[in-house]
Amino acid sequence: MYFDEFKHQLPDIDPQETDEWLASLDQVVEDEGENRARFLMFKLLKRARQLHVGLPPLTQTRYINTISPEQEPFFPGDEELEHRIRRIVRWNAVAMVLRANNRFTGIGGHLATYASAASLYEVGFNHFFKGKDEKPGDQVYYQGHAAPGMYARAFLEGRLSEDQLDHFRREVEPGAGLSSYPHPRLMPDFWEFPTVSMGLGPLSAIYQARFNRYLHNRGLRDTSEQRVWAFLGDGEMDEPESLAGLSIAAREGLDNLIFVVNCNLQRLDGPVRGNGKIIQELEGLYRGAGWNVIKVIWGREWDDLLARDVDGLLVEQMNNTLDGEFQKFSVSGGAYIREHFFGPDARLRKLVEHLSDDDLTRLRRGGHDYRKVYAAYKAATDYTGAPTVILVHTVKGWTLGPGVEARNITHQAKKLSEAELKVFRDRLELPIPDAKLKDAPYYHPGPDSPEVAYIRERRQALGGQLPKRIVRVAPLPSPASQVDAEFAAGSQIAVSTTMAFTRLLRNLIRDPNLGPRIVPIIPDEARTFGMDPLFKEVGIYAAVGQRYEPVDSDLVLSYREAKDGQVLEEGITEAGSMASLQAAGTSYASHDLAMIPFYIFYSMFGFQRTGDQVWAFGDARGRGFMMGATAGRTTLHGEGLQHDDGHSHILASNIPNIRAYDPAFAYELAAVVRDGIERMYGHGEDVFYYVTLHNENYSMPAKPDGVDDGIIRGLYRLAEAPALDGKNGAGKAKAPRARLVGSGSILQQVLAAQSLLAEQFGVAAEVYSAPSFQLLRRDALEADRWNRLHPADEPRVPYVSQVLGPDGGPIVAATDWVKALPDLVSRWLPDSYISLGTDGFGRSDTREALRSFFEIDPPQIAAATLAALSRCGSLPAKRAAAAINELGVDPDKTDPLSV
Ligand SMILES: Cc1ncc(C[n+]2csc(CCOP(=O)(O)OP(=O)(O)O)c2C)c(N)n1
Ligand SMILES: [Mg+2]
Repeated sequence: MYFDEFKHQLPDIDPQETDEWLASLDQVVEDEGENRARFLMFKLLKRARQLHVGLPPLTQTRYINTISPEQEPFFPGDEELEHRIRRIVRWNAVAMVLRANNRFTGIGGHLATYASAASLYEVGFNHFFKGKDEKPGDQVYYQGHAAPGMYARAFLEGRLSEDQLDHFRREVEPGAGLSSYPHPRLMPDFWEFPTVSMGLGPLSAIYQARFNRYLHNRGLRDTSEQRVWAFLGDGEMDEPESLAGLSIAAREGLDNLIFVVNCNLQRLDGPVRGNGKIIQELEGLYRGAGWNVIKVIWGREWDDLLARDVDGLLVEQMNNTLDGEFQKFSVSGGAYIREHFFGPDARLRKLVEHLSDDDLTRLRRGGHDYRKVYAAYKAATDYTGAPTVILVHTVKGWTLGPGVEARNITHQAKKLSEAELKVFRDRLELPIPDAKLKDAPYYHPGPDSPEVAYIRERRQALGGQLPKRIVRVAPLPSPASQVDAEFAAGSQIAVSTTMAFTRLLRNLIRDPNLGPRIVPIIPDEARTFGMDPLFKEVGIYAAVGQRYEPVDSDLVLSYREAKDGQVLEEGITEAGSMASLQAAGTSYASHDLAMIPFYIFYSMFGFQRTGDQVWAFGDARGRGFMMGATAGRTTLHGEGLQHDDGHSHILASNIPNIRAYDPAFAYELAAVVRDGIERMYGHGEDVFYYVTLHNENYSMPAKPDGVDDGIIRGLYRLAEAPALDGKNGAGKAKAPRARLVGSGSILQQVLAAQSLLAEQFGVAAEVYSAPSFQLLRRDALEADRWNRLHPADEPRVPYVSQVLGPDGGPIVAATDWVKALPDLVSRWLPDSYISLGTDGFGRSDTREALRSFFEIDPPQIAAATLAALSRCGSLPAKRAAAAINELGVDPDKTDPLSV
C-alpha cells in the first residue's frame, strides 16, 4: 500500500552520510540559488527512477503535523476562557438533542459530529470568521449535522432562547423552531447555505469563492477581504461532487477558499478508511489537484515525543498505523496504547516510559488542540496563490464518554444515560447539580459572565455574530422597454425560442441598469444554443485573462477570454454550473448585490442530472433563471434516447417555489423573463424560474392584446374557433366544437390540427396556449384548499377552470412532454379531457416521424379530438372510427410507452 512506502525512509542507518547530502544541497542553494537546486533535485529524481529507486508519491508527506511546533504563531486569545466557552457550547449542543429526544422519541439529531469538531468551529468564531453586520463578510459552509453546536453558541450569545433550543427539529409552529440542518428556507435570518446533502457544500463553496473573484474582477464588488470556509466530513469526501471542483479551485488560484476536513476517521456505519489512511489519501488528492495542504494530526502532547524521536521510529509507527487501528486506540486505555502502539518496538516503548497510562490516554489528536488548529487557520489565511485544505485529525464523539466516543455507533447516538451525562458533566466541569441531570438542563453562565462578554467582544471585533443571513439589497428596476419590444411584434422569419432567447439575453446585457448584473452560465453548449456571439461581445470570464492568441482571432466572432469577462463558460460540468447558479442567485444576500443569473443547459442534463442541487437552490432562496435548452422529446430529434428530454417539467413541478414555463412563442418567453425579473429583483420574491427553450424554427406571431396575464398564469386563448356553422354540408347545423391546448413547439402541431379538424371534419376548435401547467395546478390547489377550509363561503374557481369551463366541447392537450404534464390540471377540467404526450424512451429520427410515433402530430391530435367528440355524443362513433382511418392513424400501432 502507498503508505507502506514510507518504510524505506527509516531508520537512518548512516546519519553522517545523510548530513553530507543535506549540506551539499544547502551549499548549492546558498551559492547558486534555488533554481539550480531545483534543477539538481529534478535530475536526481529522474536518475532515481532510472535506477528503479521507488519513491512514495511526492504529493504525500509523513503522517505528522505540517506545521512544526517552532513554526506555530503566537496565540492571541485567552485559551483558558475559550476552553470554558467551548465546554458550555458542547454541553448545550448535547442537552438540546437529548431533551428533544427525551420528549419526542425519534425526533433525531446528532451528538458526535459537533463533539468532534467543536474546537474547529470555536477557533473560527473567536479568531477568523468575518461577520456581516456592516458589510458582507466571510461565507461559512457549516457541516450540516454539526448544526446543534451552532445553535448552542447562538444561545450562549443570547441570540436564541431556551424555548427555541427546546424547539430543535420542531419547526411546524411558525417562527419557533430550529431546523435540523442548515436551511435558509426555514431560518432565513440564520442559515445562508444548505449543506446537509453531502457533497453539495464543498462544490458550492468552491464556486462561491470563484464567484467572489468574478464579482471582484468585473469591478462589481471588492471581495478581496472575504473568505469562504467550508467545514466538511471525511466520509463526505467520498461523494463525487466533493472532489469535482478541486481542480478549478487550484487553476483559478482561489486563495480566498479554505476547506476544513474533519478527519474523525468515521462516517455513519464505520471507519472511512479502516484499512488505509484517509488523511494521507486526501493529502495526495488535494495536493495533486494543486491545493495547499495543512495536516493537523497530533496535539501538543506529542511534540516532545516527536522531538525526541531522533531515529524516526515514532513517525514510522504513525505512518504505518491504519485508521482502523487509530480508532481502536481512541477507545482503548493507556495500557493498550503502550502495548500495541509503542509496544512492538523496545525503543518506542522506552520513548514513553516516563508517561503513565493516563498520560498516554490523554495524548490528543490535533483537532482537539486549540493552538494547533489556530496555527493551521493562520497559515491558511496567510497563504496566497492557491486554496488551502486543512486535514484535521479528531475523535468522533470526543468528550462524550466511553460508550459513544469513537464507537461505530457514535454517529447515530442521540441519547446518553444519566450516568453517562454525569461523566460528561464532570469532564466539562460544569456546575450542574446531580439532581437536575435527568432533565439535561441547559447551562448559561449569565449575560454578564466573562464567557459571554468574551465571545461578544470577539464577534464584535470580527464584524458581527454568525451564522447570520442578512438581506439588505435594493430592488432593481424593470427591464427597459427596448429589451423586449421587438418580441411583441413577432417575426416572419422562422426562428426558434432558443434564438429568441439569445437575442433577449443580448438585449438584457445592453440594458444600462440591468446589463452588468446579468450572469450567463453555460456548460459548454453556447454554440449549440447560438450564444457564441456573447464570447466576443462580453467575454468569457477567465481569472488570468487570455494568455494565448485564439485560433479564430481573425474572425469577427472570436473566442475571447477576459479577466472581466461576463460569461461563465463552465466547461462540461452541470454540477459546477448549478453551483455557480447558486453563488450568483444568492448574491443578493451574500454580497448585498442582486445578480441575475441565466443558466442555460442541455435540457436533459438539468433536473435529472443535478436535481438535488436544484432543490438546494430552492432552499437557499436562490433567485435566477434556469433555461432548459434543446427541450422536448421530439423537438430535439436526432440525438436520441439519452438526450431527448420529455420529463424535466414533471421533475421541476415538485419544487415548491419554482415557476416553470414551456413558452411557444418569443413574446411568451419575453413576458415570462420580464415577469421573473420584476418578481425576483423588483419585489424580492424568493422564487426562481425554469423556462424551456426549443430549437425548432417557425415564424413568431405578434403578441395578441391582453394576453400578458394569461401567459404568466399559465394559460390563455390563442386562436378562436373557425366560423364553420352551416358549412361543410352540415346545412344550418352547428359545427361540433372542441378545444385544443398546447405548449412549446407542439403548439405548432396543435394549430395544424385545428386546421385539419376544420377542413376535413368540420370541427370548430379553439386553440389555447398553456405556457405553465405547473402554475395552473398550483393555483387550482390553492383554490381547492381554500374551498375545503371554507365550506360556508362561495367556492373559488381555479383559473384553469375559468378559462376552460364546462362548455365549449372536449379538450385535448398536447405537449412535447409526458402526459403527466397536462394531467397536472385534469382534476379541474371536464371528464372528456385528453392528454397527449411523449411517454416512453426517446429515439432519433426526424421530428415528423417522432411526433407520429409519440402520437402528438396533427393527425393524432385530430383523431383524439374526434374520439372525444364521439365519446361525449357530438359525433357518431362510427364516424370517429372512420375519421381515424382517413387520418392515416393506425389504431393498433404499438404503444410508444411499451418499447
Ligand atoms: C448525500 C447524502 N447522503 C447521505 C447522507 C446521510 N448522512 C448524514 S451524515 C452521514 C455520515 C457523515 O460522515 P462524515 O462526512 O465523516 O461526517 P462526520 O459526522 O464524521 O463528521 C451520512 C451518511 C446525507 N446527509 N447526504
Ligand atoms: Mg467523519
